[in-house]
Amino acid sequence: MVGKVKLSQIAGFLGSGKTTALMKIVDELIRRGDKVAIIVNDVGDISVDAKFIEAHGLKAKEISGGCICCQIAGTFAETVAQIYDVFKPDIIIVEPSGVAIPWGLKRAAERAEGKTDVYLEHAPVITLVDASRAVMLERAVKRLVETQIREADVCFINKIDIATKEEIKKAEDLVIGMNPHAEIAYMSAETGEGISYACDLIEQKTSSRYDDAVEAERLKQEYKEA
Ligand SMILES: Nc1nc2c(ncn2[C@@H]2O[C@H](COP(=O)(O)OP(=O)(O)O)[C@@H](O)[C@H]2O)c(=O)[nH]1
Ligand SMILES: [Mg+2]
Repeated sequence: MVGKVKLSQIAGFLGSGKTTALMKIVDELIRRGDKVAIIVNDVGDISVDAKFIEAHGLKAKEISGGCICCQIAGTFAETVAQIYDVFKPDIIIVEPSGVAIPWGLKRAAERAEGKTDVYLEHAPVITLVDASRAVMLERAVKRLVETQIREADVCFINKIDIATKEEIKKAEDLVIGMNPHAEIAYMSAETGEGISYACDLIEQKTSSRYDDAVEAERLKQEYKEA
């Protein structure tokens, strides 16, 4: 029997608040009764008070209420397949590195389907935009930030607790300019504002699967712009 798992990715540049948001999101999802696994690809990025367990060469640790955090061992697809086989989570939340491309992560994750009996469903791609650094980031790493924003289903303007109204407005303009289709939402991963909405999205909404034709079009578009 082919089971199903939902894969949720929290994209965003380094320092945008991914880890902070992810931990709050996971807490809330567990409170809601979901069985959640986490994949982070920065070693030592998450500090959860839990005992390491080793299963199938996978480094995983378990925290209260059925959450598993693991550091990538082997290919991403293998990791997803192993996590599915061992823990059968409802939701796998991924914090990709700050330079990962959402579409590429979908493709990599779907390869897990060839490794075990699982069907991958994507939650909306959430991209965090650090309101207090949006303009600076746009200048410094435009292509990368643009890709993460363009491939997002929902962009959360994060750090609204410290950003000025002007900074938030500038971050909104940045998002709209790069991806007029993205929904814009607001978050303070620090205070917890917006976390509940992020959880609703992850539980209830989906995002398209990786598609070669779309990818070809995307690359064509990117080269045209370059
Ligand atoms: N004031 C404030 N700080 C935040 C917020 N979210 C994250 N931070 C801080 O921003 C820094 C980077 O956050 P982190 O979650 O590690 O970002 P990551 O690199 O995207 O995983 C840390 O010092 C966080 O405490 C927020 O909503 N408000
Ligand atoms: Mg992080």
